Amino acid sequence: MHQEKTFIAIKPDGVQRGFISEIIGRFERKGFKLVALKQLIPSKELAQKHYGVHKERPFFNDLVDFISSGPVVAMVWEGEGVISSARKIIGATKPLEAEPGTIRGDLAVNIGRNIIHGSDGPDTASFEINLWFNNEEICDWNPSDSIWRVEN
Ligand code: D4T
Repeated sequence: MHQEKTFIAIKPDGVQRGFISEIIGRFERKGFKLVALKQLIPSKELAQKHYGVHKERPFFNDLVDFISSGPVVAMVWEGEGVISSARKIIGATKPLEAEPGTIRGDLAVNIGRNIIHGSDGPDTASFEINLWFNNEEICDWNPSDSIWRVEN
C-alpha cells in the first residue's frame, strides 16, 4: 500500500468561522492519519512562498494579505491516495461550483474566502510540507485500529 502525505491548511476564514473541528473531522472520518498540526499566523514571506506560482496573477497581493491576516491551522495528513482524495473532499476552487458534500460546497460561497487549502499533486505536497513544517514536527505513528483500515 503506497502511503503519501499532503499539506492541508484551514485558512483564516475557516478558523474565524469555527470550522476547525468540522474540517479535521472530515479527514479523520474518511480514515486518513493526522501526522502534523499547528496553528500560526503566517508571515507575508511564508504566504508569498506558498503562493509563489500565482505571483503574476492579479489576485496575488490580496491572497497573501488574506492568508497572513490571521490564524491558519496547518496540517499534514497521510494515507493511500490522500493527495487527490483530499482535493475531492475539499471541492472545486470556486465554492459555488463545488459539489454539495464537499467542504467548499457545504461551507463557502466566495473564491477569495474558500476556507481551506490542499496540495494539488505530489511535488506541490512535498514543497508545501517542507515549507510549513520541520522534519521533527512530523509524527510517525500507527493507529491502533489500522488493521481495520486495510483489505486483508
Ligand atoms: P488553494 O491553493 O487555496 O487550495 O486553492 P486551489 O488550489 O483550489 O486554487 P488555486 O491554486 O487556483 O488558487 C489559489 C487561491 O487563490 C484564490 N483565488 C484564486 C482568488 O482569490 N481569485 C482567483 O481568481 C483564483 C483563481 C483562491 C485560492
